[in-house]
Amino acid sequence: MSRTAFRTCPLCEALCGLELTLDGDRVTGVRGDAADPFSKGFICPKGATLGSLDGDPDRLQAPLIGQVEAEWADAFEAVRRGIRKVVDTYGKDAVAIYVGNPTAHSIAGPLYGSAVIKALGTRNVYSASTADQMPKHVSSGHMFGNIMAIPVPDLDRTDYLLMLGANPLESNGSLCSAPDFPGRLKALRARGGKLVVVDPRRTRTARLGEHLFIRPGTDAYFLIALVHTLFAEDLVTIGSSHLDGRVTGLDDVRALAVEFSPETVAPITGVPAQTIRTIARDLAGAERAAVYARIGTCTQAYGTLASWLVDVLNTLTGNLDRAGGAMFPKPAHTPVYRTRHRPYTTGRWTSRVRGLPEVNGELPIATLADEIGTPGEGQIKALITIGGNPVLSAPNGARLDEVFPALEFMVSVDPYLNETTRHADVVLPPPRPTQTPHYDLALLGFTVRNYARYSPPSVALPDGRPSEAEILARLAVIASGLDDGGPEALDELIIGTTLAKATEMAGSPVHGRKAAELRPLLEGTTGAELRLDLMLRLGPYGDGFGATPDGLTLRRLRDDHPHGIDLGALEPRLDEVLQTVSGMVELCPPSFAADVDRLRAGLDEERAPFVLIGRRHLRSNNSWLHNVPELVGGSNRCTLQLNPADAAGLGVAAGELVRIVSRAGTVTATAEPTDEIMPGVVSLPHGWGHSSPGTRIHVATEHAGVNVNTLTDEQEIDPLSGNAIFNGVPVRIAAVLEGLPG
Ligand SMILES: Nc1nc2c(c(=O)[nH]1)N[C@H]1C(S)=C(S)[C@@H](COP(=O)(O)OP(=O)(O)OC[C@H]3O[C@@H](n4cnc5c(=O)[nH]c(N)nc54)[C@H](O)[C@@H]3O)O[C@H]1N2
Ligand SMILES: Nc1nc2c(c(=O)[nH]1)N[C@H]1C(S)=C(S)[C@@H](COP(=O)(O)OP(=O)(O)OC[C@H]3O[C@@H](n4cnc5c(=O)[nH]c(N)nc54)[C@H](O)[C@@H]3O)O[C@H]1N2
Ligand code: SF4
Ligand SMILES: [Mo]
Repeated sequence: MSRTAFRTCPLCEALCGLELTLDGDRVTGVRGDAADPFSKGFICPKGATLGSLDGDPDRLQAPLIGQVEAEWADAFEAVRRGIRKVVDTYGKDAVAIYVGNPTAHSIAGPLYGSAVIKALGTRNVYSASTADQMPKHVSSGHMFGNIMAIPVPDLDRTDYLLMLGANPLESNGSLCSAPDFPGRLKALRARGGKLVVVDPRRTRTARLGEHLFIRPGTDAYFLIALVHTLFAEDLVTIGSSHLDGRVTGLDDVRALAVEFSPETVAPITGVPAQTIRTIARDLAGAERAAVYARIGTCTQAYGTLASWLVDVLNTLTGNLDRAGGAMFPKPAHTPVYRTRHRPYTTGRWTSRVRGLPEVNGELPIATLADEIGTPGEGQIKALITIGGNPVLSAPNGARLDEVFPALEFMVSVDPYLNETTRHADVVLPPPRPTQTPHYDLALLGFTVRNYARYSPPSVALPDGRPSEAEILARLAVIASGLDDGGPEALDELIIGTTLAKATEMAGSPVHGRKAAELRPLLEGTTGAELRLDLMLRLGPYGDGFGATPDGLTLRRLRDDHPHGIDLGALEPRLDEVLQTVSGMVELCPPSFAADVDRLRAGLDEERAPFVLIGRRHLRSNNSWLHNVPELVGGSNRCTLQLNPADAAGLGVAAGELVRIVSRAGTVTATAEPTDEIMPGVVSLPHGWGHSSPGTRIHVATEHAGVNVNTLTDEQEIDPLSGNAIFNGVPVRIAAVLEGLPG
């Protein structure tokens, strides 16, 4: 007998509601959940094939020890021995941890990943953040004193959207959760608004609006010239806006931008000076405008400068924190009474080999191979990966593939035996998506409307099979070295501490009450549910343990709003998120101003004949959906896109092989000439290269492709954030002649 279950799609940041048809514990159909107030039935091909992913026969059903199926108890014991041995012999910094992208889409990752890190006490913490959005955190850390205060474009109300380095028609949006992003952009156009897309490729998103080619890695020049123009033409409106008196550093920014006129940056960016002026005027002239930039502007040489300048522009035009501009969402699970004003700092420690500064408690993924492969005091000897595939996703991931065998112990929490986890001594597979509860702790802070949704598991977990939350909680207990006290003790400790703090804080809904009196009021069948209930009840829409009797609790969210709850349009809330020491928006952080020297020096740098950029396809998701038959093939292929003029110059035709060579490595790929890409720019998608032996991903192996991160250079980073550079990588291209080895 078939039944229906509703849940949030866990695959990307769009957070679509899904309506599943289930036969027993098997998914037989997936549709968009029309009753979800946020996604309203929108779905993409990935969500629509969630059943195939969920039922993938290659998904690991039991833990592996040495690639052989084992009992859970034995697997945890093997991990305990492996980790303890390395800690006892070499100290706690010899254990490294890498946390990948899917952990940002789970309850388990945010709730228990940090507990594992804390329990390890290691300085060797790495994550996909330094291959992604770290520049934006650093920008917000300095400007707003709050790394999570990342404004999102108020998509549904803006009149003018300047978008850089993002392609939401393929990615479905990032650091801007907006189910049916395409529909929202079309609505912007339909209400007379304007969309300008700045991208070295004329993407599907670009075709929805006005498109501008830009040379990869030069966005900071383009953006600072916009700032220059706003000042030069007296278009800065802070003084007459709601931001008056709430911003410092205005004169410093003006001074920094003076030398970057549109004429100065036009040759390096490829954007004509007159176009830059027009955009500055349109941005300033629009009733409500927003600048939005994403991965193309983060994973480049000036990632932090570009990320910062985006919000400088939002501020200068008076669009920060106002309807139709760039706004701060108010998630249901984040209390608003905890504001602390303190300086934001990075570099509290540095990496051993390259001396790279710590950022937000992490070291750059770009230096993990150095730390594993370079002998000496403090060398990494053990690695824990949670939901990550750095062999394919990290800059020069090929080098990680080479150094992983040198580890004395490696454990991976991952459902697949893939390019990374094949190196693990123990693999701990989390359950299927349908067996997993869902609430987007990490992503609900970036929604274009305030919204919440909780999905209980759609399929019961078999007895003895731990949830991912339990797997991570056990790892935390193992890492702490305390063998007594299971995961429950960890949850109670965290709940007790949070409640105690909340009762002491003025402004909290439970101020003055007793933690011991509140604890029994929490409801939930697991530690994760109890902690989520706690967060929701202390949150801005919560019941405050009775203070607001009809407020949210986990039970109400689950039972009264099974399709999610719309908590309204975004509202101004700058003062709630600002945590700078000055209590103002810091428009010109000194370290950013100093990095402008590098920007200046870059004006005279010699340009490579070809630079490489990345590419996403609607049916991929980084490295790990290539094992779903419906999602591979057709246009989702690992080809090298290049401009037809460049192809002609190189003497290659469509379908022929080309060799791509960088400082880091060499790959051979099939050429796909297209005039959608700028001359001098070539593009290879990431996440491919599934030809390693010892993996268990049969479909992906048949569609192997090549690993673009053989070419990307781990020795080059954005210095302020430590972020990887995937765009603007200098490469040489040559035709592979028939009969000659590739
Ligand atoms: N289908 C699909 N969806 C995904 C993912 C996926 O792999 N596949 N991955 C998910 C993840 S982890 C993330 S972080 C998000 C990312 O979401 P987006 O940021 O929207 O990512 P992309 O689609 O790669 O779009 C980046 C765009 O930047 C352009 N670009 C490259 N270099 C430059 C440059 O120097 N300057 C400018 N202005 N543009 C540049 C590229 O041509 C590309 O069109 O997507 C998420 N969603
Ligand atoms: N050249 C280039 N490289 C890039 C990028 C680019 O644009 N260009 N993009 C970068 C970006 S934005 C990102 S976010 C990173 C991603 O970097 P990673 O997170 O390292 O890579 P993914 O391919 O997302 O790997 C996800 C892993 O999680 C596993 N997994 C899937 N579901 C679950 C689950 O429920 N629980 C657990 N524990 N594991 C699960 C998968 O099997 C896979 O092994 O890649 C980066 N790399
Ligand atoms: S857009 Fe993202 S959240 Fe929506 S169905 Fe597709 S993968 Fe899932
Ligand atoms: Mo990402």
